[in-house]
Amino acid sequence: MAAGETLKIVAAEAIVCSPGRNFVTLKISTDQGLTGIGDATLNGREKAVVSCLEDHLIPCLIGRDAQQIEDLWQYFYRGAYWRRGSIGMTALAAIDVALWDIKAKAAGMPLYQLLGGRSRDGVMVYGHANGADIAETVDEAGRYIDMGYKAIRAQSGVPGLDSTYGVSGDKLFYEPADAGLPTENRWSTEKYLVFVPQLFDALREQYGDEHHLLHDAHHRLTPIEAARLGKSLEPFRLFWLEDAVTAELQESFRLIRQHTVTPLAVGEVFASIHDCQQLITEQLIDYIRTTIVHGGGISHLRRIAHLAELYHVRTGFHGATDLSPVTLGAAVHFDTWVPNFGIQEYMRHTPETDEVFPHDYEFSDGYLRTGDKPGHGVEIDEKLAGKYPYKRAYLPVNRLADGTMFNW
Ligand code: EZ4
Ligand code: CO
Repeated sequence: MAAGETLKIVAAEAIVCSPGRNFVTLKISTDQGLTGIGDATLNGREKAVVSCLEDHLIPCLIGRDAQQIEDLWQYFYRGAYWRRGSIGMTALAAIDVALWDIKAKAAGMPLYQLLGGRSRDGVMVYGHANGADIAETVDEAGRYIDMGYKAIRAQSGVPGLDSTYGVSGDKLFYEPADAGLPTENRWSTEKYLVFVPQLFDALREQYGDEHHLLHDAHHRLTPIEAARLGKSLEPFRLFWLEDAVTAELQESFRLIRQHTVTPLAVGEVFASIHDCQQLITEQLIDYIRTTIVHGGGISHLRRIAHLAELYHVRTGFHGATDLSPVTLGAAVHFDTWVPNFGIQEYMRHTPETDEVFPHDYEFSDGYLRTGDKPGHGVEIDEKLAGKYPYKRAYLPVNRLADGTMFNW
């Protein structure tokens, strides 16, 4: 297309499919035949995002120039009046990513080129080793080492608790949204805090210092408990301790910071820069986990990353299975470019999911690498997607031993 020409949006649709788990994908079509896709999956609230798109945003999108990504972003963000919620920001992210896909295709460039070009050869990822107990988790970590991973997150069942976050039946394809109504788990912080240092002691004992080790506390501690855990994990030199505390109160991380040099990561549930502004500017964290699909897309994540760079905070994008291959593809392009890249989470999608979303990123030797196809390199096979209808599914909920409702 010629410079200065408009690229009119003629259609947009939300495609819902469930190849093993639910995904919402937005497809935007233009008058020149160019199309782009964005992920709009918000685990357990999928249909709310579909409605936000279909009932509220798509009608405003038709007829607009697909090239004006920034203006459209501002139109939907400022134009919402009620802004910054997860459902709205996920819907906005899907539009933003689909438009970046279209722009990169129109330019004939892989997305990372459009963002500013390559800053590194590959994107270091971490995988998820988990087991029912320490022995099984240590074995699983060995499996990831054998697959070439440089960085491994370790989660283990805790003695005395029937179940805990991050321990799965299928070791390679972890899926937390496990039932049509929320499963109820029981939790004990006391049991957990005694146990976790033993797990990392065993991992260092077995494999030495060559690999990065990570752990996710999944929002279950108070600041002083997090400080204690961070301190007790210092001898095992973690790459990060993730989501130690729910970060609604950003200043609560000051207390953790005063007590431990274990690096801290947080933010997979954040929806905008305002959720992490204080965490970043007061240097209370080391890695920001907010990623493209839940944080308003590439346009907004770019702002978060640039703010973070000023304060020595690096990116560590969320990359669980409930973020579709579209998000992972876009993230690998972003990670290839962003100067202050830290690490990328990489939970493998099932073969069924990979078949519905053909993509050109590849894993080898501990790294993900983008392909060089124009756009973000991920497509959707709509016919195949049609064979996997939506199935209601929820993440678990969590209670303390006495029945008190807690964070999962
Ligand atoms: O529990 O994406 O670091 N990864 C995580 C994930 C989240 C799921 C919730 O849907 O914490 O496994
Ligand atoms: Co997490």
